[in-house]
Amino acid sequence: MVLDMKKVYTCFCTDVIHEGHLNILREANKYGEVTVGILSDAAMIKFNRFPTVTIDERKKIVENTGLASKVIIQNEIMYDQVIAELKPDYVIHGDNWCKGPESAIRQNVIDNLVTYGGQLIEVGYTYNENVKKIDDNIREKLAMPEYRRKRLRQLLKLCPIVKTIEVHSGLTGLIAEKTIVEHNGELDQFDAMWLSSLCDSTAKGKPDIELVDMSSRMRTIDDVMEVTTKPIILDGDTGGLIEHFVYNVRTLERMGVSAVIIEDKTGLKKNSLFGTEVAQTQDSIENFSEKIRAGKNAQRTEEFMIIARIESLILEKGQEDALKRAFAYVDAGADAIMIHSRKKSPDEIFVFCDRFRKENSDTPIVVVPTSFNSVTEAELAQHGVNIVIYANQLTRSAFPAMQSTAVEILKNHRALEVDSKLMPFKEIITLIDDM
Ligand code: SPV
Ligand code: MG
Repeated sequence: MVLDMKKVYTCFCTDVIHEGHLNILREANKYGEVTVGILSDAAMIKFNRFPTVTIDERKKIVENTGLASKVIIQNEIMYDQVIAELKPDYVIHGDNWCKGPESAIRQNVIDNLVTYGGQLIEVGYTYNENVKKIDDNIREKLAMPEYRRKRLRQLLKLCPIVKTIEVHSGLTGLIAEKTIVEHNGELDQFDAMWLSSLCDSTAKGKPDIELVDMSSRMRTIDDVMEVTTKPIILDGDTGGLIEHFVYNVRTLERMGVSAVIIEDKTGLKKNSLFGTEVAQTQDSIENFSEKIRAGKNAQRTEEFMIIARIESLILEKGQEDALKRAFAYVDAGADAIMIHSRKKSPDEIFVFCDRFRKENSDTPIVVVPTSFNSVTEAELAQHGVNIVIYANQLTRSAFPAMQSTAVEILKNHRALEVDSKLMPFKEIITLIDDM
């Protein structure tokens, strides 16, 4: 190294090196000795897409360009640590981060550089037909069953808690897929999607009693899959008859669904949020364990997950019953357990999780904080919860908004009065990407 050579830093989170990246690297080399940071998987998934190759491969493709003196891993989205350690004279980046949530990263870099006189260099972002095609190919790959199916297990290793949002259509799928938020200097997005029986039924104007049959549910899954890449957890209700469940497991696997959650109820299932206000029957431990075993025997990949949902707290059968069932279902092969509650406070969920975790440190725990909604993801993670599902909030926000629009139009005999509350029609016609 020439002693007075300037230090240049740039960070990549790409799976493929294309002409745009080469352009940045060549430009960077004009300013001095180039260190390239590869953004860790855990950081990348907070605002970007899921990587299709391992971090070692991502590192290697940059090393193979011969345009980096050093390739390191950058563990955080924000540059504070890496800039403090490297003190680069220049940070170089494509100018595509000037708009949208990524502009928070840009601001963070500027704030760090200004403390010692470092400089930011922005290179025109290359976005031609070729680059678009590469981007589209990666997206399409991520949507393929063999990539999507295993994603939930990958996320369980990467995330402190897998944040999952309800979807029931292509449109809600797009919201789950594309919503990225910048808040308090952090970027975040949802990790996975929950295909709720309540919301899938509600969208069809039907009650949540397993009336919307599996063929229809699969149609919804397909609509969501068409426009998304994130993993899907299906609310499988009771799983139905064991003889039917085994067929459905194979179909879901083949489609690329990552997990099905089945609940230990039998007969005419009603939504759990009714609790004991309606008659509901819990399945026997033996029968439900048999269903889990049969499902696990039927599946053909290592990746698909069957998650056992315990209804004991909903049906006021107590902690002992819930825990006994949890351990029995894990013994029967359940890949994770979901514990549900309709109490306002998360206390009974915490008690369950703490007691379960004392004896079982690694089977993932799933919770659905609809009624105990004051609980934070961090608190849940502290009690050993691995997946949080926001199970119905998109549906519950859309319904009052649509109803109030209908009321306003009826009252005014025109649509002018509601217009300011609506998405501009220019936006709705460009909301959906062209192929
Ligand atoms: C659903 O979303 O359909 C669920 C969760 O099963 S709950 O509505 O809370 O039962
Ligand atoms: Mg349900």
